[in-house]
Amino acid sequence: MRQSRTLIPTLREVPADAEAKSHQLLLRAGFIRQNTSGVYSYMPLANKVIQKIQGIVRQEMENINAVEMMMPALQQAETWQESGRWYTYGPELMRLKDRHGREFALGATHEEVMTSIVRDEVKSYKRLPLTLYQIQSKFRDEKRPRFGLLRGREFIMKDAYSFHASAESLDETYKDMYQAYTNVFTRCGLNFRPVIADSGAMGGKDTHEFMALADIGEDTIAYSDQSSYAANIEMAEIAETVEAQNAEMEELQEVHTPSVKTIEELAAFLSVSPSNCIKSILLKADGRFVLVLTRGDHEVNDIKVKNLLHAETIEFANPEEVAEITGTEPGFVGPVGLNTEIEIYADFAVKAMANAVAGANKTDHHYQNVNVSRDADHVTYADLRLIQEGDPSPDGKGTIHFAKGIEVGQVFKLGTRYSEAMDATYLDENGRAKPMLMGCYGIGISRTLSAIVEQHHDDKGLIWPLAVSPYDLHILALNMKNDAQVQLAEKLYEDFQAKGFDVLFDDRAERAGVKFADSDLIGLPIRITVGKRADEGVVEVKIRQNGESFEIACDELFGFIEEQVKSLSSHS
Ligand code: 9G3
Repeated sequence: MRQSRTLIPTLREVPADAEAKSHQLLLRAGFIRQNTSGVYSYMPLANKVIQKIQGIVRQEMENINAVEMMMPALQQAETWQESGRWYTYGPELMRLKDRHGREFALGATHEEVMTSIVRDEVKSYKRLPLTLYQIQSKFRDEKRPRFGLLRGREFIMKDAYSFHASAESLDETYKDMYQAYTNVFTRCGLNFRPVIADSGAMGGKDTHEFMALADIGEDTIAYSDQSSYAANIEMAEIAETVEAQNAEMEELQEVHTPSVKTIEELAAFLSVSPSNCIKSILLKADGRFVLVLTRGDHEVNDIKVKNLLHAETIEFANPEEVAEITGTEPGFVGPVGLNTEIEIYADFAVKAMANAVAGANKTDHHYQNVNVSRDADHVTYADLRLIQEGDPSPDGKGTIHFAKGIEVGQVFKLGTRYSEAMDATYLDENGRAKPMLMGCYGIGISRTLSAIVEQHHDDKGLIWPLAVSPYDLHILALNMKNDAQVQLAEKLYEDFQAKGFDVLFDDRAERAGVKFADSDLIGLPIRITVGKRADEGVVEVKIRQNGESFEIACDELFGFIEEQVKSLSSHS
């Protein structure tokens, strides 16, 4: 491609509202342009990267007999009403009406559509297992779109769905997908970790997320420093067994604590440690209020509460709901003397607390010497807290550390969550109708592009791994008025294209400095500069990744480039 004919609107300055490095660089290097909040255009260079990533995904899907198709983004409400999700999803699901007033959703995901297709077309166990996938735009009305393509309202996903007549068959496909994802992210040049993840509303059993390590990542990974254990912080179990304390129970005592609301303030005010205070959080799970207790120095893990209650949605109660249920405001809520039959769930660590401090369900008042086993009823104990750095690893090996990650892929075992809700059955060998077992598997294609940029850049710009680079080579002619340079550059451009290379030729009438700066910014892996020594038949080759540059005679150039490509392909 001639640079004078394409569209690569590079910018000198960093766009003000772009916080993430990848967002800044993709804007500056002319890869993306924002249309509106969370909605982007993929300019020609980003489009080439998207095509490369999709090419890798298609190869890996082909290898495990997943078949590509294309489902509609326009999904009739009836399909989502059958699964029930029409009613459980809120404003994140983008809905619209057609000219007849019929309701639709813009595809946020395709479990319903996929299940309705397979339900109609597959009847016998002989047709299973079946794995179908598509690559297309998804729509989710994120409350806070940010970081460019990392959290958009329209994004590109590869989503696959598998159908099975047995758990063993589902397990086999799950493992195939897990390996295929490992191959995809490795070939894309990503530093990633598969982590145990929350099955959440997907109602599945096994679930893994593939996390690209990056400080900008919104997910926190808890990983062991001495084993391969890694989990999304929301799912990391707590390993320690809690020994119940046998301290003497003292008399419950109400204490005036004017405007003392946070655990830190409370601990300071009463000169106790946060670990001797009880944190009481009112949560709403599928509309049902529950009080969750954790030790003062721990954090409640709302996803664990959601899974314990098999809820589809979970959220913190708002101050009005807290006042209505407990008679006081957040900060003075506690498990003692709650005036309603509200269920109380306590993290295991609370069991070992004796004579603790807790809210008195009375504004500006707390209780001292709270012993939950004596002073509260309807209490269920469970693992409900967030794991912390320094906790022992749940697999018993090593200590937990945290890292931030960008979720670029996820694999789920769905079981029969959708096939039962939508009556997608097959006839088994005895002619009996059974609901199909399902799995679903997603890769965030556009998110992967941003994750690659987060991990591959320097202060001059992007550094594309060869396998996903918009072009393999960047040929620069420094002075388009110099015949020797133009003729040599044109010849190299033709020759390398003839040999199957993807070449971007900077034939613009721009100063050398501009061409070099743009070339470093765009970040193609290998640059061939045709400059002053063109009449000697010598060009400069520069490797973007390590900055090495070489003066090479044209008759050795092809062999040299071949070597460079080989070494870039091997270790990237
Ligand atoms: C929605 C909206 C947002 C959503 C979903 C549904 C996430 C939703 C989970 C998944 C699970 C898998 C197939 C590919 C792999 C991931 N956000 N999820 O179901 F209506 Cl608005 O998408 N789907």
